Amino acid sequence: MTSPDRTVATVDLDHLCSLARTLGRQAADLVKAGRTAAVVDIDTKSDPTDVVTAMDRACEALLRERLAELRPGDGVHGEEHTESEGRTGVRWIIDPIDGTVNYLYGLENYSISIAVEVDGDLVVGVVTKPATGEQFHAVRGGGAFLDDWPIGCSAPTDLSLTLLATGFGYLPSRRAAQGAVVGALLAEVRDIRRMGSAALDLCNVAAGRVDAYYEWGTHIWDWAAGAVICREAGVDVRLPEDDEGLVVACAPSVSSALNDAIRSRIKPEWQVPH
Ligand code: LIP
Repeated sequence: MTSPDRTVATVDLDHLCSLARTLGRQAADLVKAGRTAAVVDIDTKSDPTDVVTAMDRACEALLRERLAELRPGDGVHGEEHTESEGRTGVRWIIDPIDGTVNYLYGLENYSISIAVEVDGDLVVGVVTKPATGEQFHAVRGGGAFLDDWPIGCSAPTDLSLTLLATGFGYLPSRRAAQGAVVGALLAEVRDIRRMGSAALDLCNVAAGRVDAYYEWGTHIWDWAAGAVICREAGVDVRLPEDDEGLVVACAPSVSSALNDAIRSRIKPEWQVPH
């Protein structure tokens, strides 16, 4: 049953979420089963450390093929293949493997991130973690869930008690700037966690497993699904206007203090696409 605010015009958001959940699980099965063969065939992108595996490409191809079959006319924007323009107002935003370096090394913190935009608004987010089988999901107006359990963010009483997740880019120049910022923040927060997947970092904020996450240098496919899940979990989410801009997702109780501490240290020229 869809409540009025969960249907945008003629689009049933619950149906799109259910489809995204099914596709997320199919992609997770492919990625998890195929790791051994996939990681021997790798290329690099912006830097020798910015890897893409054959499985990144195969996973996105699977998702695109299923969407063409089940949602003909929808747009698709993914990390590894060119944009597919749509005509329905529905756009799927896909990161086939978020946390590719973790996947390459056999570390479990990687995910499949699937978001849905309707007429430019993010309305559905699904993040699936193949290594554990966990799946986070949310529909705008419907709350956030881990598997089928409702989740909500934390409420730290002070910035000094805030567990802060972040990530770093691939280019050395950007990493140097990011290291300076996180080094300064380390003295002001409880501790830092660098886990390697923006999508899972955002889901961890939504579930109260960390209190906040920030990063710049990521792309919409890294954070779109996690942003929907965070917002439905009560998180204060601030998204960039431009690609590779600053994302901050924080428990409301410390959000002003954290945003001030971060934004006062990041130079505008650091956030431009490399
Ligand atoms: C990753 C992001 C992560 C960032 C990594 C990398 P990818 O995405 O999810 O937050 O710190 O450098 O960009 O490249 O694995 O899809």
